[in-house]
Amino acid sequence: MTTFADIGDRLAALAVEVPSWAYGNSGTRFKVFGSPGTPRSVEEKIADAAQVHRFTGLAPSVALHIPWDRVDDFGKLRAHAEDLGVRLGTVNSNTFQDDDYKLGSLTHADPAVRRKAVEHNLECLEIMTETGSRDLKIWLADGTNYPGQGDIRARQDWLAEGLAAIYAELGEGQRLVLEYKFFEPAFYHTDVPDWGTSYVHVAALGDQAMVCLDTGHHAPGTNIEFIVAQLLRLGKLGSFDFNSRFYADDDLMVGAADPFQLFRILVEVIRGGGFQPAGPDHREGVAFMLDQCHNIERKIPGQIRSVLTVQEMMARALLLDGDALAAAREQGDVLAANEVYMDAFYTDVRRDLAGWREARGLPADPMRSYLASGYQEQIEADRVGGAQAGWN
Ligand code: PSV
Ligand code: MN
Repeated sequence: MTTFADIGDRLAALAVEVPSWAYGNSGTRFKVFGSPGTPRSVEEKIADAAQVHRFTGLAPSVALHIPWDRVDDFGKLRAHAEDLGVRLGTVNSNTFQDDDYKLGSLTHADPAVRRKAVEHNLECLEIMTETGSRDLKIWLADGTNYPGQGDIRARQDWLAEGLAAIYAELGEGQRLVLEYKFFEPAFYHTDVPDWGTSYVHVAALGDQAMVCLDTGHHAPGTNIEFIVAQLLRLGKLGSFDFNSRFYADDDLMVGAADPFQLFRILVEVIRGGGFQPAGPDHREGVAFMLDQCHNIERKIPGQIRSVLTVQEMMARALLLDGDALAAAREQGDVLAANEVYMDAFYTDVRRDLAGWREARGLPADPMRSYLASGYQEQIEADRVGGAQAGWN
């Protein structure tokens, strides 16, 4: 029987990276709503992200998206983050918002456009050296809308060439993670639609290339925990973009749609050795990141809720009684095995977590503490004038 006291130290290793873009305005193709207090600069986004860490102790790093978060001096930005008690994390390249990329980026038929997309990723690598980041995350909007529109086979070859050119410039300790997504914005074919395609490319590149699994990027009904198990088995699960979805790539708060799925995923992460302390230089283990948009809810509380949900489900997953599960499996006792599994999922860890946080000098209830802190009122009063950060 595993108790909460047994898992406390392991739980302390959990770190969830938050995305800078979660603090800016976002929306759907129908409307982007502004909200009071929204950051006008990357510095303000990082200040907001630092609040999530301050109240939860769970979010020590912030992912950047380039060019959204481009600044003149990344060394200065790094110092700004560190002054606020956080680090700069994964750098996301963006080859989906320039007119040249309308028909593709790394997979475009025109070599000049492909080169431009490679150059952009190389710029991201330079930024990573300044920010001290480990991971370059590549997600491509590349694909086609109509059968016959593009040479699907040639595009795979161009993709492999482009990725190899980027990979060749990785510094020591840096990694390239390739994110897949089954559709959107392309509706007929996508150039990196699934984990298998991402795996094929990163396996060809070498040890410093891994797959990024965004939980919102699968067809409905996909068994995501199986993909997690397989990628860990292959040593190629680099990172997660956590979020949840009811329909497509909804980017809702992680665990909102299906907390049981999050639990099942984390069980396989633990089982496959993917949950390890990051180590002093933050170069070990699978990266847990959020990739979410808070279109209608307040953004900082939305992020606080999200990291706490990951923590709660991680605690439940750590409580899974491995010995009892192994015994039931050995006896072929289907119902007993399932009962052990469900027992862990149904364990309410909220009170234990509150005490555990207090013992570590954190607020027992991070959400209430944040709401009572006055930060939200302060940014709403201070951040007037200027252009709010958003998706552009
Ligand atoms: C694409 O849908 C994606 O998941 C990629 O990670 C992008 O970088 C991100 O969303 C932008 O929100
Ligand atoms: Mn993503």
